[in-house]
Amino acid sequence: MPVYASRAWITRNYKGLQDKIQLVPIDLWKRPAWYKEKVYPENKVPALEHNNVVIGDSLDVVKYIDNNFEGPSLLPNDPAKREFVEELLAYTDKFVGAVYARLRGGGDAWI
Ligand SMILES: N[C@@H](CCC(=O)N[C@@H](CS)C(=O)NCC(=O)O)C(=O)O
Repeated sequence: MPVYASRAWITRNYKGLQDKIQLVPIDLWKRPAWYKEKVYPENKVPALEHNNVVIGDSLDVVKYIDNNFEGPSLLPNDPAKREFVEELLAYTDKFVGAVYARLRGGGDAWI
């Protein structure tokens, strides 16, 4: 499972939402046309469709699931700790992006 989709999947499982959020796996090497046309025009994974609205970008999906579904909260209540979490998330997002860019042969995507 791609790393970006993994964090949405982990969120779903951590919150015990296996029966509420259905997984629709797609082959990234042979992406079906319907995904781009009808679900997520950016054609990236993951995306979440809920109440006829599509949320893309894994961090937004993670936050959406955390805020709109039941289950244990992913974020601490303390605002200072929440801020720290946001910082960590932003950092890991940059880090993973840089690793991917490097693996794809890009040279200028260091943190
Ligand atoms: N910032 C996006 C990145 C998502 C992403 O790049 N997903 C990859 C799979 S790991 C993808 O679908 N790539 C297709 C493409 O770039 O065309 C997120 O966090 O969801």
